[in-house]
Amino acid sequence: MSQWEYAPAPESRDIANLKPKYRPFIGGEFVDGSGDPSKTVNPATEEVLAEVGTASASDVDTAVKAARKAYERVWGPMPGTERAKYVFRLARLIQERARELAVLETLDNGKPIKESRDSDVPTAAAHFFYHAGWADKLDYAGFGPDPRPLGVAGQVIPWNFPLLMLAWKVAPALATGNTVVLKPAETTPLTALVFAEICQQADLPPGVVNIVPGAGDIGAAVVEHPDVDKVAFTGSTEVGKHIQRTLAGTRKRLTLELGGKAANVVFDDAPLDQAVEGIVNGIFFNQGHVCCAGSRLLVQESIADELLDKLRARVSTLRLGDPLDKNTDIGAINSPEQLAKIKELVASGEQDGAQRWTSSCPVPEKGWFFAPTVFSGVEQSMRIAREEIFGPVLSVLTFRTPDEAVAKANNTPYGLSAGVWTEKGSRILWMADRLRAGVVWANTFNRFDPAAPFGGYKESGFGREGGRTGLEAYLHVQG
Ligand code: TAP
Repeated sequence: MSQWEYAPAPESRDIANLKPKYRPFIGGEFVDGSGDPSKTVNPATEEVLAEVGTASASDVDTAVKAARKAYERVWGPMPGTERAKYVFRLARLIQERARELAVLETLDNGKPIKESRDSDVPTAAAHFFYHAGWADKLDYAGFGPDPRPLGVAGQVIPWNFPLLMLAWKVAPALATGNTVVLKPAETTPLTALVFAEICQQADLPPGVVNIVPGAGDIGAAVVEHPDVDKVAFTGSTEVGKHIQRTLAGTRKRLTLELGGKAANVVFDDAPLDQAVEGIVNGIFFNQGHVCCAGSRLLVQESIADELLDKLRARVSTLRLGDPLDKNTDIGAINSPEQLAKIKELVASGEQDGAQRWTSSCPVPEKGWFFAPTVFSGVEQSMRIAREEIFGPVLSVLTFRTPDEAVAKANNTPYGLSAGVWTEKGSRILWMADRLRAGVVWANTFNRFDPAAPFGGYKESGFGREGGRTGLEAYLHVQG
């Protein structure tokens, strides 16, 4: 297929205001952490972006103490009408610094600037706006009169949506009167540390938000700290299971947002061109580093060849490369470890006999990239149909009847999301009733709204984030 030529349109990296060194944020101050400093790297160029001071277990203890003090003396007793003003201010400041945050996110994570600019940062601000609105209305949220906060929330987030995952965690915690100790992912700490600056700018009382950069052991120190009342974790199912085992028998409340292997189901009456756009968005958005990615395409057998032809033609037009270029569709893979994991699973798909098609788009020599790939002829027993690849790789399976579609869609240990493409409203409802997934999108995919609760079934975790339901995870409610 002929492709438009695009002149380079790079966003300026100066907008990110990169500093040579970033430090943990504890008790309202940036402090020298006593962990070993790490370096955060631009995955698109492999250059070091900045040094990051990390926290040690004793810094985590200091952060939890600061959060406890702020909870008891200031934030917990503060009327909701006052808390709302702070949360609103955080939202406004994220908006004001949106370009800086977007460029910084793209540099640190590798995602295309058009995604960090148009999706991650505005949605993060939207979460703060939405929750600011709840802070003074909790008595009327249906949780009984005067629902109380839990206390100190320990929160651990992954690298795929660094600022957005922070917003999903911090906004509801603050709106409900809890204080926070948050550990960002080791490879993407920068926007969380700029958010710490925003907390200072908003005059947020010291200790209400604490950010402790570090690796998995610091996440474990946050989760296991005896004075943490609530743990919120987003990440892999493996680590989620470990955390659940560790917290079993303690008084701590827990929510887990884990992995996924979502089915995107296309029936023969679906508008195919629209479905192709949804399939592309479902698996190639954010390089496929999306827990709810539509990584398993289930297509009705009678239209499989036609749909696959259209899909390959469309995927051939995706532009891969410099994430700061405004025309880039697919950016860099966040780390060499993640790239190795993608390659290993793709090799297993080939060995198992699935047919691989990979876009012939140019791939930069420097940096960690993987060209968009579609596997057809995939069987349910293959690893590429069962395991989360967390990369730009789609596995295509076919079905003949709606019952078979449901059976195949649900044949996974996960249950985070699903998509249904059909022109029949009754079939959408029939499918939504049967799909064991926290979110079912109809004739669209990857739509997020702070008012809509998000979360999983089965090994995708439990608890909901967003909406009125998401508030409950941060409150003592009357049963
Ligand atoms: P993980 O390895 O699970 O890491 C997630 C976070 O936990 C990171 O901050 C990590 O620190 C930390 N961590 C590692 N070991 C820990 C431990 N023993 N105790 C406490 N914290 C620990 O996942 P990942 O590879 O970064 O992220 C990808 C996974 O997250 C995928 O499986 C994806 O599906 C899932 N995910 C799910 C969702 C939702 S909403 N369900 C959203 C995004 C991602 P380090 O950074 O140092 O490793």
